[in-house]
Amino acid sequence: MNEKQQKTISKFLSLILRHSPETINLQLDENGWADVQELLAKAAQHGQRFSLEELENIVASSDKQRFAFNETHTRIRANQGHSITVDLGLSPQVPPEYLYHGTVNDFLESIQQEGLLKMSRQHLHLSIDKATAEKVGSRRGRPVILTINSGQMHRDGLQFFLSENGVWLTDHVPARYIQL
Ligand code: HQG
Repeated sequence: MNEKQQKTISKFLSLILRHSPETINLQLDENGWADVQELLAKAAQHGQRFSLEELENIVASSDKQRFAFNETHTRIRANQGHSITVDLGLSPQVPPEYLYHGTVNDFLESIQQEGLLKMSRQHLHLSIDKATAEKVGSRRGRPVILTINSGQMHRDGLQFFLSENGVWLTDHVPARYIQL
């Protein structure tokens, strides 16, 4: 399987494991896990044919470590990015003093009014460094990097979580904690 095919399947997995498992009639448990054999079978029925070994390669080589297996590789889930409600079992963490969010100019006015919102996802995503935030923002155009006073937010009682793959998650960043 070449890189392009891997990317196609990775995108398919993001869709199924984060947003709409029902597309292939798959059910996730409350913690977001899918049964691997069921996933392989149902993906194949929907024209996405790949083996367990190929799936293992995709999970291992994912640039952002988007997916995780359980220990026995019988179950798989997305590490973050869900729009469906799943309990990832993350416990609150103390964030670094500053985190970053990559966005684009068009959203700035609204962000300045309402703060950063999680939009369709289960959490709002924040990056550990500017370079990562730049990549996130550039998915939508010329990136604008916002600096978030996460340390102060935490001291003010707002909660943060850290996903398995190093993405900082929170519910809402009020405008007063955002620096342009
Ligand atoms: C914006 C990718 C207007 C926000 C990335 C963003 C990430 C507002 C968009 C992950 C707003 C939501 C998530 C407000 C926020 N008014 N716009 N008040 N508050 N926004 O895709 O952070 O490759 O849900 O700036 O790497 O862009 O899929 O969030 O532009 O980690 O693994 O609303 O997705 O990961 O967009 O990206 P998204 P995001 P993967």
